[in-house]
Amino acid sequence: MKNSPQVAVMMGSKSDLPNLKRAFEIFKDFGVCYEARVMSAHRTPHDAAKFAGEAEKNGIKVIICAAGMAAHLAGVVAAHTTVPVIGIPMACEPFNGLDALLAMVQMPPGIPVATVTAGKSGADNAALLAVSILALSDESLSKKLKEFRVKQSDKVMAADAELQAIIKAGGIPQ
Ligand code: RP5
Repeated sequence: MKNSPQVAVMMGSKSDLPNLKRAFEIFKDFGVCYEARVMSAHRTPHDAAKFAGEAEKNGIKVIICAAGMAAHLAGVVAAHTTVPVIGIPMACEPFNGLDALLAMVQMPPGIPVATVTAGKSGADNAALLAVSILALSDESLSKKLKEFRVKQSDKVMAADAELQAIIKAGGIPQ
């Protein structure tokens, strides 16, 4: 594992943290060094902009931004850096993440944010996408990612085989 963080995970509020657990687990499994910060585009706008502006010189290769409601964090961060930014919309009341999804995904041409699905599954995919980006220049990470995919396929095939066996035996799949 590289000792200095290559990925920065930013969240708009500590209330987003429980939804990001899978991302941290994935980074641990892949041996990716990350840092995690609570910073808000609205509540701490100067800190968020400063962090984004300094990310590249600090060795950060990918920034993940999780935010809910009027979710401007990923867009504001992307405006202050050319490091790839991945956005995870967080589901909050009363619109359950659709508001954050549209705010993140609808970036104007010129400042991209790679927006993944909302909530916990978004944390999975944001982390895996970050790993894919890092794997472009890290052979051992690329190998681990390919092994991960094989294991994932194996699980699906095992589940299918189990289902077929139940049906063949005249059982009721449930
Ligand atoms: C966003 O507002 C945060 O990312 C969070 O998802 C949402 C609600 O924040 P809290 O009121 O829970 O701090 O900026």
